[in-house]
Amino acid sequence: MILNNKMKIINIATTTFDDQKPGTSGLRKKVNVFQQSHYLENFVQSIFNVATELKGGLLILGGDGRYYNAHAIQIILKMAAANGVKQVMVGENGLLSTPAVSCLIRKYKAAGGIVLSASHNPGGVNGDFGIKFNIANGGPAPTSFTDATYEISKRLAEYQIADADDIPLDRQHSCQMGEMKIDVIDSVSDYADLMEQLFDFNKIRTMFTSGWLEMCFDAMHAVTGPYAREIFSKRLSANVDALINSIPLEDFGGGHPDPNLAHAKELVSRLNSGPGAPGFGAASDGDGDRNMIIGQNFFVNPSDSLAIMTANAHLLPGYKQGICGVARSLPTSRAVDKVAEVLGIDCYETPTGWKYFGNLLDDKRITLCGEESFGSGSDHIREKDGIWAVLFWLNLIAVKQQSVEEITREHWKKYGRHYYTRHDYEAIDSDAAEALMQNLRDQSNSLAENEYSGYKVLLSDDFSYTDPVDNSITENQGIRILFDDESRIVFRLSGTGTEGATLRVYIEKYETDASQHNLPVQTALTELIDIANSIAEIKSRCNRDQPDVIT
Ligand code: VG1
Ligand code: CO
Repeated sequence: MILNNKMKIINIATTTFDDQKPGTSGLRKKVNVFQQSHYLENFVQSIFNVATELKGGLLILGGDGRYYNAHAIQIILKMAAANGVKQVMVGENGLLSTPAVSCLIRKYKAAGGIVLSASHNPGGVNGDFGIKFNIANGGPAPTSFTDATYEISKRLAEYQIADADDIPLDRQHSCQMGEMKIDVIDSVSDYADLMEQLFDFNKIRTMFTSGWLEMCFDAMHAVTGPYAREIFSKRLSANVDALINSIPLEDFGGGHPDPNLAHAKELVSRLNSGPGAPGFGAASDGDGDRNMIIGQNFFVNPSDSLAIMTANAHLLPGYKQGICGVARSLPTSRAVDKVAEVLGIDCYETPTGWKYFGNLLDDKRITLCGEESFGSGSDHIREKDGIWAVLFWLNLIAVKQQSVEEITREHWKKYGRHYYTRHDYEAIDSDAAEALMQNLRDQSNSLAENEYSGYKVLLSDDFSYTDPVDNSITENQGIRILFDDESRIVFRLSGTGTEGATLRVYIEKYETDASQHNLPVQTALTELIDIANSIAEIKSRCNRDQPDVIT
């Protein structure tokens, strides 16, 4: 036992675990897995052992408010004190959105940040919990880091924790824990100030106060409620009924904090309620990094959203100098590629997960990036950013004086439309899922030239990515099949689920003829959906007739 400024530091013999390998975005498990003795501590100590820069440095700490958030914060504070962290800034009530953590790391030059969230996964006692670490650039830790924590977590002998009292988190204040300073800070203001630098708040405010546009934002009882109140209601004077589900709850009110048409039902019905309905709707996920944008009876596909942002960024104050390049994850539709071609800028294709955009942003190769999974962002931070995307659209609407639907249709007319869908088969048997992927991998090199219902395969492979900045190689990122009419099918397994495996099938078709831009998406893609099923033998191998979720 060591005495540090009258604080006892205790070394506790840990239990090692062999399942603490972070997935696409941090470590996610059922709450009861995290509740096992030493489980959280074993993982957190592994982070401290790898991120040695935290010793003597500043740590940003917060989460999405789900069940176990408050408990985990107290443990992490005590472990930070015992591991020699100099200062921790923690969000009031333990709340910080993922983009806010990224913003704070950069603004205060922190050594890193810990976000407690399982993002879009359900919460509550029987739900999921998660933890992710962000490095000094504000972005998710790279695979080299998460691989190192995983190795340590399997063989750690003990962890260090301070014998100290819990810190009140329900008000802003500063205090000491031994030699470590703790600041409980306003979760919102720094982030809101950054947003004000990027967008024309006066113009957006006038749009609201003149009554030209009403909005509805669904915070899904997750972390963005306080952010939305400060930004949309206070700073932008949006209509009084603009916010729904804006009180963060430990179980998200029993909902699934995933902003899509299936889970944000209340929002969708508000927007589709006929005359008097708001003209703009948006939702965000558990930790505030995703966004869904909708108009009246109109859904903006996230891949289209990235393309539209890229085509119009120069119209907004924060991006008026134009953008230097863009990136999208492999399964994201190629709508943004068409815009990049016209703008004459580079377009990078990366594996799934925000960590792959970090180097491209740091190296100033790209300004905007996005994923089909309702994620978009820019070089203002190193995470995807839900509220930022909403503000981007609001600012664009204020500049163009057009509806969400008009902006999107005009875009399709100019660049062509990428019909796009993702079919998820959730909680399927892991062995069956692995076998399905292996079967695709085995076939992938021999599919070229094959023809399916008139669609000829041009290229087929298992996607592998070489980072152009550090030359690191990431393999087996998904099977992609490209057809000669620019249609594409991508198959991959999710890295964020906590039950069995989830197969994601991504399907897209490019259509330049504007008279063909009005089909229901699933109808436009019927043939390709059938082709995907027959090549991968989904129904028989997964023993499912239908996908569980279609987005
Ligand atoms: C999913 C999405 C991916 C996203 C990741 C984290 O990963 O597909 O695009 O980056 O979630 O988002 P996967 O491996 O399940 O397909 V978040 O908002 O949940 O942190
Ligand atoms: Co998220």
